Parts: sequence; structure tokens; C-alpha cells
Amino acid sequence: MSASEPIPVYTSLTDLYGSLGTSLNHAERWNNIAEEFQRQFGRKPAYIARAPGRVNLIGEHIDYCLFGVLPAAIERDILIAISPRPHHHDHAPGSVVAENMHTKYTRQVFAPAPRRKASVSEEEVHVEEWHLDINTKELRWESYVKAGYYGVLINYFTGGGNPAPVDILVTGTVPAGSGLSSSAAMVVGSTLAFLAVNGKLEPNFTGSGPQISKGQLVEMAVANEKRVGVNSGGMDQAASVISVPSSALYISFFPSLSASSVPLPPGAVFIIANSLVISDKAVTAKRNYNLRVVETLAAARILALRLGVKVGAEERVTLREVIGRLAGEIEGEGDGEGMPIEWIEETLRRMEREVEGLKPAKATEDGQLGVKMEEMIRMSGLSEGEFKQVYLSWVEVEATHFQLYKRAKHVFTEASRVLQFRKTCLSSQSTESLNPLDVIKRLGELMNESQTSCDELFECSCPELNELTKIAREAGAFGSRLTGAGWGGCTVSLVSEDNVDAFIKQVSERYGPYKGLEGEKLSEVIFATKPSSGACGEWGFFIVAVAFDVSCFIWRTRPSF
Ligand code: NG1
Repeated sequence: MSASEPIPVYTSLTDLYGSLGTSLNHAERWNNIAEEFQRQFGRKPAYIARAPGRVNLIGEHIDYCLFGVLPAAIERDILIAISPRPHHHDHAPGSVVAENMHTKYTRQVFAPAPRRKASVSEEEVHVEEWHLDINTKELRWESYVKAGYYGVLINYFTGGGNPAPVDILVTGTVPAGSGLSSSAAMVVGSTLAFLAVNGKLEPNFTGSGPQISKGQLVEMAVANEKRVGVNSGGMDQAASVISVPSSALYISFFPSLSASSVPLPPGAVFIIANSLVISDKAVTAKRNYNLRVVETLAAARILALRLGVKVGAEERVTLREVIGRLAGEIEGEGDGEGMPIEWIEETLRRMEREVEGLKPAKATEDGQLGVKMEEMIRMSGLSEGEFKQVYLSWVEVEATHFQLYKRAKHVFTEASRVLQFRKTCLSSQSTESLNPLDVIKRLGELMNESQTSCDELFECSCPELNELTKIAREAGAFGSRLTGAGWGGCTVSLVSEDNVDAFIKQVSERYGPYKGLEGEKLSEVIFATKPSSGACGEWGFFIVAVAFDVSCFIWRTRPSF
């Protein structure tokens, strides 16, 4: 698996799922979306893009600090059917009629407006960029469709060419606002659908490029998602695009995006449970997500200054870059992989001590271990103007105190837990490994430590997530933690294969908001992240966190569909 591989395009479900039996299990959803598309728009879709959600096993809020994370794609996904509108010339270029199979989302019609260069003569006017209104103030389903589309417009239609007018239909099984990355799946799916319908996924006639690679798609999707107003790292998009069957992915972002699969121990099952607290990242961004991004960036500069690490006045250095510079890592040298993992581990151990220097000399009652804006600016060594330009001009944040110490401490300890988790999984493959139960216990401990750190240091948990993880441990989970941004959304618990049913039963009896839920309603909110037993036959007993059909892809429909 590699970020340089092209995006797979299939024309048959059997090719895609690897066997007729498995494909039959999935055929119904694909048929439903194709039939509904035909019903709504009077013709078949030309393409169906698929992008899965993901569960992050460990490594929370460290992707935007450029530290490695360990997610796995799940079988729940977003499907987007798309087709160009016949009689192109009767429609505005690139106009979109967007429908959603979920009845709570209404039909949306929009068209991108080309922005023109104002200062040139009429003959010289050319399209500079495109404009699509994206509402970042409230949660709107079509914003994610627009965000994906925007990237395609800017990357492929700046300076000429007209995008096709299209109809699209969206359906999805990733619950929204639950930390399973429905937003990234929507943006990846939308980016792919608009690329495909505009002929941008076709290899040229020699069979070589210009087909877009998975790594390029991740980069586009990350930039696209920022347009919805969240300055996210690249974990979700990378997991959605690059994942492989039956493994987690260790994704590192520095010096460049790279991903390697991490086998999960046999007998371990990851169970997702939704706290049913909706966490809307875009709406709360200035107090939560984006504030954390700014706090970790400010902490990086201040630590660099304390440790004598060089940082340019206008540079927005991350915590990962600071430790690289501290350890003498030479960017761009060697095989481009960055410093060896052992160095990172050693430097992280040092940083866990150095970070104590970020504690304010006198903890104030109201701000506990935080500092006020003026103090943060003073600590950064920049003037007020410089600081605001570098850290606050591109993002809106709201806080009386900035928690530099707590955030940085979480980031360093969490980054080191990810490396320990990865090492434990890899070592379980070797002949001298710990026994399988000890491997699972160790992974569970790391997950529990991560939850405590998210709650106490990063303050991204909430009472319901704390309660759910506690119940999960009492019901036999080796470890349980929030997954995704937090402040609501889902937990992920590590459970042994033979305890799955009893675990789900206990949690559903004890977690208040699940009272009265049963059957399908219950399996919507608590489920094991593996294919249903019929569908996972091919993968034998290796019942782990991930589905067999994991990464994103495009399906080009055939006329006989
Ligand atoms: P969720 O809440 O699952 O979408 C978000 C970010 C990730 C990462 C996690 C916290 C987006 C799209 N994703 O995940 O990049 O920072 O929070 O680890 O914003």
C-alpha cells in the first residue's frame, strides 16, 4: 500500500469485493442508490464514489501537530452517485442538483461562480478562481459536498475549462458528528465524484498519468475540508483513502505523508459505542478544535524558544518539527522518511520533562495552568502584531486562558503511546512475542491512558464519554477511549472476541441513553468494527477492527446496470 498508488476504478462489484458471495452482501445498497438515482433524475448514475469512515484506535489531536496516528477504516461509508446532466448547454457550467437519501436532508441546488480578475481589459479577462458559498456557521450537509467540489474546481478549472453540470445523490452509514469521520468521508467521496465525472481520474491514452494518486487525493481532501471551517489534520482523509484490509494504519505526516499497515492481534475486537452526544466541530471550533490547534502551535514556538531551537518569525512551526530540529533531524535528507522512530521515542521522553517549563510560575485560580493572551505573547518572543499575524489572523478562537502546558503534555505523551501501541502490535507478529492476552492487555492500558489524557489534559472528553468508557471497562473491555475529536461522539473499546456479545449486552443495559433501544436501533449505536460474520468468511477468524473493503474507490457503472 502506498500513497503513490492510483485511485482504484472498478466496473463490477465482484472485482471490488473480491468474490461474488461477498459482493452479494453489499449489492443491495449499491442497487438502492442506483435505483433511487434513476427515479429522481431519470437516468443511471455514471459513477458511484465510495469513501469509508474511520475509527482512531489511538493518537488523538496530534495529527495537526504532525505526529503519527493509528486509525483504521471501518465498513460504514458514504456513497455518492453522480452523473453529468444531458444537454450541457442548457445548464450553468458546473451547476449541481444534490439529493440525499436521508429524508431529513433536503434537495440543494447550487452553481459555482467564476471570479474574474478585476483590473484587466475585457479581452484579457480570464477565470482566476471559483466561488461556492459554503456556510461555516451552521452544520449543513451540502457544505461537505461543496468543499470537495471546490478543490476540483480550483485544481482543475482555474484559468479555463468548464466543469460539467451534474446531478448527485448521497447516502451514508457513518453517523454524523460521532467521531467516525463522516465529514472526511463526505469530502473524500465528493472530491472523487467530481473528479470522476469531469474525466480527471482517467489515465491518459498511454496508460500512464495524469491519474491522481491516493496521496494527492488525501492532500486535496485535507485542503477541501478546511473550507468547511475546521483546520483538521490529515488523519481522517488518509485513513479513508489509503487503508488496507484487516489492519490499522500508522500514518505519519512529517516530513511527508506516509502510511504503513499495522497488523492487529488475533482475538482482539474493537467495539464502537456512540455516546449520542452530537459534537459539531465546525460550530464549536473557536472554543474547541481550532483553539486546540492554536494552543499547540503557540506551545511549539514557546518550547522552541526555551530550547534554543531556531524558528523563523513568520513560521507556524509544529511540535513535531520542534522535536525534529532539537534532535538534529535534517529535513529532506535521507530516504525522506524523517528521523528513525527510536529517535522520536527518545526525544519525546525528553520533551515530557521539558514541557514542565510551560507551567506558569503562579497558577491562577481562574486559569488553573493556563496563561492569558498577553502572557502567551510575551512567552513567544514575538511582538503582539507578529504573534497575531502568525497565530490568529487565519482562525477565530475564544478563550480567557490558553492551556499551553496541558495541551503540549498531552501531545507528547499521546505521540509516544501511539509508537508503543504500534510496537506492541508489530511485536505480536514475532515468534518471541508476548502471549496474545498480554499483547491485548498492553494495548488496552495504552488506550485507557489516552482517555485520561484526553479528559484531563486536552479537555476534549465530556461526562457521557467518561461514563461510557467506565462502563465499558467494567463490562470487560481491556481499554476504552473516546475516538475522533471528542466533546461527544463515539468511544472505541478493545474487547476479546469471545466476550463481544456479553460486552454489548452489558453496556446497552447500563448506559442510560441506550435504554429502550433494541435490534437494529441498538446496532446503530454500538457495533463491532468488522464485517458481519457471513461477509467476513474469507478473512477467517482474524476478526479485527477493520472491514475487508476499506479504502475509497470509484465505481463506474455499466450500461447494463
Ligand atoms: P473527527 O472528529 O473524527 O472528524 C477530528 C479531525 C482529525 C483529528 C481528530 C482528533 C477533522 C476532519 N478531523 O476528527 O483530523 O484531529 O479530530 O484526533 O477535523
